[in-house]
Amino acid sequence: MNVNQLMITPILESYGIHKDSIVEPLNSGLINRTWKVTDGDKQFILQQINNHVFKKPYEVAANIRMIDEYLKKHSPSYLFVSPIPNENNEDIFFERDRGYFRLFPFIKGSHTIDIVTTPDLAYEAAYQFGKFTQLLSRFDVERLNITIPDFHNLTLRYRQFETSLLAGNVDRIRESEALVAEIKKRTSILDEFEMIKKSKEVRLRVTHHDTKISNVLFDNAGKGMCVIDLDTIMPGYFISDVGDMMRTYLSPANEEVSDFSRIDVREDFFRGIVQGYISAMEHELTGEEQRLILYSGLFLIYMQAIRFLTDYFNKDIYYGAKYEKHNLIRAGNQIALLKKIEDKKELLQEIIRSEQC
Ligand code: GN1
Ligand code: MG
Repeated sequence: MNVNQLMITPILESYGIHKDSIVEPLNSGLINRTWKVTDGDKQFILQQINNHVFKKPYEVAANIRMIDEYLKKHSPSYLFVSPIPNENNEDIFFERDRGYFRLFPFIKGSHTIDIVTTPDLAYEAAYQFGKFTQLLSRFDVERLNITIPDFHNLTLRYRQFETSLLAGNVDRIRESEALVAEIKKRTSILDEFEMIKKSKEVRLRVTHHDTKISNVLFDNAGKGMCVIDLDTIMPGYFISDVGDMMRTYLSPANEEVSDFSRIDVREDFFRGIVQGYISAMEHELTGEEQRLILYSGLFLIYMQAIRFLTDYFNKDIYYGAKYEKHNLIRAGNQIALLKKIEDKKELLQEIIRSEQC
């Protein structure tokens, strides 16, 4: 029995799962910890909620339950993966020493991927995230709990960045002058966000807020089946979801890469995202939202650069770091990606136009 299993056995028992089940860690994501559990011919996904990030795990569970009930009623054939209740009929297992856990069914014939290797995969994922928001377009978004306050509030992220410049690690700030300047130079992205918050044409929607490719289940033919990792589902703007797809699908080199010359924006993958999202959202997007499709990418990538750099100044308290300059490199990587999008702006806008008619 390994360390994982020792910690996890009482949790499995609370779900009626055999204690000698096979427990394998699935290591993707910076925030929650995830394991695959195999009990004979039954398979499950067990996840520990990071309650430093998600401070109210029961509110996260309540959101998922509300959405599950709505979708079961209004879109019964839609695949939505919700937690399995434990023997006390609770969505969450909690013990002081162990923390918060929940168990999901493992969807037969599904797999996840970590890298977007074809435009079709970008299309499929974008379609799934769009479909999810579209099916919930009549769900009263105000009912949802805010699982991470101000999560994608760029105004606040920028303020936190400014605070870190005053109170953060002096040496780290000094060596990051060029990157700080790149961020300060682009406050027009923040201004546009202020407009969006005031605009009646940009709707608050049920937004996933973490649309990286590993949060989509695919079948063996490479077709998207459904979206997973539902903890950051909150009221939000569509720019969060489309923007994070652009941030994570367009470049062949991801946010961890330190050789920035490998960062690129692949136009056919861009087309895949736009096509997939627009076709799933059908007539949902307002004219103003359509105008903001390209802005989505600028917004999200800019915000992620700010979050990484702020964390670097704050000594990596949020994201952690595997080496000294890890979050500095991540921030620089995101600025390099942002520049690539800026360079290809006209071309990308043309792709959007061609998909709109
Ligand atoms: C975090 O947990 P993970 O890796 O899916 C973060 C995202 C960032 C991402 C950057 C709750 O996501 O917002 O975009 O890292 N999630 C949270 O890798 O902060
Ligand atoms: Mg996540």
